[in-house]
Amino acid sequence: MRTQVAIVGAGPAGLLLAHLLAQGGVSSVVVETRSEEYVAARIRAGILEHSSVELLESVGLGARLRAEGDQHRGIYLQWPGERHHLDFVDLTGRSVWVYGQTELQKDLIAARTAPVHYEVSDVVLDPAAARVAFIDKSGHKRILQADFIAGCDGSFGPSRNAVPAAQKFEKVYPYSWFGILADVAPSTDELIYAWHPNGFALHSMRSETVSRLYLQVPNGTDPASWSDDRIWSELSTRLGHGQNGWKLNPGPITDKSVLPMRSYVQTPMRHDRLFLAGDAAHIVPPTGAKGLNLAIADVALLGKALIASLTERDDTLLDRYSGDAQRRVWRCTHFSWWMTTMLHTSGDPFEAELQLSQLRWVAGSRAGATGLAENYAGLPIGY
Ligand code: RFL
Ligand code: PHB
Repeated sequence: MRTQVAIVGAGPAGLLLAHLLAQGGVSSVVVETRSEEYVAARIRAGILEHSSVELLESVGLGARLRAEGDQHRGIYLQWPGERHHLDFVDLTGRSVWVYGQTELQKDLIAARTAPVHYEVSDVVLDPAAARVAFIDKSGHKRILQADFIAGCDGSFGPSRNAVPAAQKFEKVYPYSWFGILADVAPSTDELIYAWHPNGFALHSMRSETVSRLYLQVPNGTDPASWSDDRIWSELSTRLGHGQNGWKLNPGPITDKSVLPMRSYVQTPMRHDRLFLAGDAAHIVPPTGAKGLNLAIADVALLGKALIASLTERDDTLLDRYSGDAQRRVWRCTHFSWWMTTMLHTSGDPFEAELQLSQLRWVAGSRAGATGLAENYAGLPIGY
């Protein structure tokens, strides 16, 4: 098989890249180890930042997002006894959208802009030859010969290890997120990020009838060890049920999962004809809602660079890709680390006082609030 760009991984990075390339007149073929049904149903991130929405709309992927997504002006920050609204639109002129990654993934699959080989195995990359070998769904060995390979295969795929002598930065946090999906109307109009002595809690949502909530839990927590009653009771405590008349409405829990938290950055994001994008190159803890948005920002840069190289024989952007992408990667790595360490409790009373002081400053000072808003609503693509 011959194509211009071989894309490894059909997550949001891989499928959006295929879409951007097709719009620029560049052909691609995607290979994916999982089934189409699996990738379309995976539950992950929930927030799209301003520039992600602008990009998706500009390439014809905004219709369902506009119709079914929910535009939010900001978030609530809270700690016991206090809840503060940060209005990003007022502070920065930018907003965010609640639109599940699952929905975006479905939109990307429905757009069908490039052939995707699902359920492949034994994927082997040759970055110098721009060749990808794999076994297809029917058990046949296939070779995909391209001009470039885009490694969009997340944190467990082979692409990141195909970059020799890469520098790797990693931080593992001493806690995880216990996430639930519940068939109940959200008890809030915008997301609540809550600091509490028992640990962090987040009230997010997927739609008018589906809520998404998270609790900070120790690493290694087994979701089956928490009863539904215990989950709702702990969420009520941490989110302040009863404070100033606010109520958390419980409902049937349809999904439970535990997500470990780490920060990881690998550089450079290129080796020979292989380019990394999204989780293949970096992981952020979910507290800043940046993982999906960073993947989108990477492929916005990479798509443009590949199109310039393949249609105009201009490699300037490709040669700059890794450096340009890393600038935003480190900004989001810092922001996610900052949000995480400000909101998760460690049991150290000194740290707790510093966190509360920081929260009061962020919520009470326009300068503090603007810093959070600018990073959360997202810097322009190309930052
Ligand atoms: P993805 O979405 O992981 O897609 C990579 C794709 O590559 C496939 N793959 C292979 N394909 C071919 N050959 C191989 N050898 C392959 N090995 C793997 C995988 O099956 C997959 O389909 O990476 P991408 O596209 O870079 O997108 C990044 C985002 O998905 C990610 O940053 C966020 O979802 C992170 N994340 C979250 N971010 C948030 O902001 N908020 C969240 O609540 C949140 N929850 C999550 C998450 C990531 C999770 N993972 C990866 C463990 C929850 C989970 C469970
Ligand atoms: C989510 O809705 O899944 C979500 C929202 C905000 C975050 C992380 C996850 O910071």
